[in-house]
Amino acid sequence: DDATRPPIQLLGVPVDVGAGQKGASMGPAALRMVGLLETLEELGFAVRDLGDLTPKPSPEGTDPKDRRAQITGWCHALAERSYGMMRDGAFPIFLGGDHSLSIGSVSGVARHCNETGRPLFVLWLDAHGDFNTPTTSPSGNIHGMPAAFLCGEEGFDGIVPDAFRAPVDPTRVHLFGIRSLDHGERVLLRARGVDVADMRLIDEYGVAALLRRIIEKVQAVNGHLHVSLDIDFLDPSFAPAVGTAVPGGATYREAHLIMEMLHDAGVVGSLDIVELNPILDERGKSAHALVDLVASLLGRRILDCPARSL
Ligand code: Z70
Ligand code: MN
Ligand code: MN
Ligand code: MN
Repeated sequence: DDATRPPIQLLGVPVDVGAGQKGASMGPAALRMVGLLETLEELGFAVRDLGDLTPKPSPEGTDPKDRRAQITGWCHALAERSYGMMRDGAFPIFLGGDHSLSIGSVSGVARHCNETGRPLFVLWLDAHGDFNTPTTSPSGNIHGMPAAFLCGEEGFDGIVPDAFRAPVDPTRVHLFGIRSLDHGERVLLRARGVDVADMRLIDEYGVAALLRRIIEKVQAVNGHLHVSLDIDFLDPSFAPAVGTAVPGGATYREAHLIMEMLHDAGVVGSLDIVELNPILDERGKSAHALVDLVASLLGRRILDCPARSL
């Protein structure tokens, strides 16, 4: 098993202009500081830290007040890097940064999946739908839009290079943990057939039953699952380092169970960790929680044997 494990590549993406508040740009440093790399090495992985990405400058210079232009700079650079990491045969972990970075990270993964003929699925662990478009967005914040971009919605021309525009089938995008949606998002999600496990559904059926259906769908076609983990998926009591806390989030244990089930299923091939805002953290609590979740996703377990059935 160990011999077939891909090497892990970490890439910091210190972008925060996609969010309403600054601070997520310090996320990569905080995740490194609480020992992400060392934790993964202890699990037996070869880990390479590629450092932090720098955005691609535009020929005419980028207006610092033009948030769309800033995000375009990041996403152009990131789509190319993400694609390169996949071509290296690595398991990439993108350290955010706000959630707008997934426009770039998933575009690179999607291009690689298209070339290798592997169906791409996305598991979007988040309090929010992130399914606004520039037209529907009430805030204009781009971190509220990346899932819509990935599903091929309009209004994002040029945000990644044309060669990287590879929309994901909306029926292969699974939003999970959702408890805050804008009106326009609700309408679009329904129209496109995106699978949404909201908190109501999670409370009624539990995370295990809902996740198992997603895992089986991916396994049935030998798909690649990209996990995009927004820290606000977790309840703010476990992860306070978020700009706008949305109560009623996943518990520490629910989140770990998800990661452990994903690990045992062997379907995950790439990961975003986004929206950690370290200046709002409490003694590194949120950063530590994220590192522990990544460890579970990559094989840390309580007992030294695989899960058993009843
Ligand atoms: C709202 C918007 C959002 C955080 C994503 C919120 C978006 N739907 N907020 N992540 N923290 O502005 O589009
Ligand atoms: Mn969110
Ligand atoms: Mn998000
Ligand atoms: Mn585990």
